[in-house]
Amino acid sequence: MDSDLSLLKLTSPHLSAIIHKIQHQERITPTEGLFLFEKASLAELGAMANFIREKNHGDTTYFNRNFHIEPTNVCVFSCKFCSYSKLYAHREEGWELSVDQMLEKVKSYDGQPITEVHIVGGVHPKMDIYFFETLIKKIKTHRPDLHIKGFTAVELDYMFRKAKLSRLDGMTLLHNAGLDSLPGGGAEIFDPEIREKICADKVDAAGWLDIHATAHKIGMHSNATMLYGHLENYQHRIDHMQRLRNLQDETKGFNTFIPLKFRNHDNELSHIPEVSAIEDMKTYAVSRIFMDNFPHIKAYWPMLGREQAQLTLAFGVNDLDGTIDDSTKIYSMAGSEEQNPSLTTEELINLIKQVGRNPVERDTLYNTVQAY
Ligand code: V47
Ligand code: SF4
Repeated sequence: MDSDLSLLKLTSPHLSAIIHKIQHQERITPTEGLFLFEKASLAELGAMANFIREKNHGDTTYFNRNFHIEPTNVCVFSCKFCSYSKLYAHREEGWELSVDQMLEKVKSYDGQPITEVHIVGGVHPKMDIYFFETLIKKIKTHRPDLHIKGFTAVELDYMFRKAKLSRLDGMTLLHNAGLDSLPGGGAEIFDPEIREKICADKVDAAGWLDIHATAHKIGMHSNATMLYGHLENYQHRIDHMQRLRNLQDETKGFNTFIPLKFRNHDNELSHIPEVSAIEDMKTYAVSRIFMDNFPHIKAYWPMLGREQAQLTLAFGVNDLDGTIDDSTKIYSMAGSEEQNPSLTTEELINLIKQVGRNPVERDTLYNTVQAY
């Protein structure tokens, strides 16, 4: 595919200043980002986002071979959008895996060419930093080549505070044990008023950003997410992206930005209708245009479903995450189309090829493992 924005400049004069910036790889301002959300059509956004996507990555669409471990869904927090967690008082309704049970899960992938394990779950008051240090060390001893991407800033903030460790000391302890990078969860929406309404009690924006900055400082990479489609407006989305863009200017430690669509099944925000596919595509496209210093934009297919994930590849997305087995419950419990999110590598490759893109298996840090 090849795209050129000259024609768009003629047909969309109201966008000509922004198109000029995109053509010259210049950054757009928050006001321009807001203007795109409010005034640009879906076709215009798609053309601009796709231009950037193809300039940076051509048709390459990354995926990786990973699996998830969710140690527990017991959580001291009670985010209103969460369909997954159980309070400690009701822990018998949830699950709590021991180190050995999680190690058994790792062992069940022995001999398979998996490059990453993604560990994320609820914030359990009894699973402390030393519990996870032991887990990480055991995984690394068993399989040193496996990249461990684990723990949201929310989980880490709690672990560090409970152990009375500074963020730097806590992060260093886990990194030395074998934690390689951080996933992007827990960011939600940084705006304090919205955050207060949807997840009042967990780490705030400054804390989330500082934990990622600390990881970057000791050479770890991380991802960033944005939960959209609940109480926030476009201004809040732009503010969220702006804060991430600023930190990335300083540290260059983020790999990927992942917009996450709010799903409304069985949680305290169930009265809020889910946003449309059009809104999803707009959000991916504006993300690609606004986040000029983020190398990759990822669509998490278990949340969107397979067909919508394919569609995102025309709206700035160049990564579809991984082949994930059916233990990923955070979305299936929130109402995702994908009740047992699992794709074979062959299926994922076919999804990408069906929409005219080139599948490339990557490792967590976007080194090519194999092109198909
Ligand atoms: O922080 C929770 C979100 C996140 C709902 O870094 C919900 O590679 C929608 O961050 N509707 C955790 N979203 C998952 C996550 C993630 C996923 C895949 C890849 C990576 C990565 C990170 O899930 C939470 C929250 O924002 N979430 N409940 C819900 N009802
Ligand atoms: Fe706990 Fe995470 Fe659910 Fe919030 S989103 S209640 S921190 S499991």
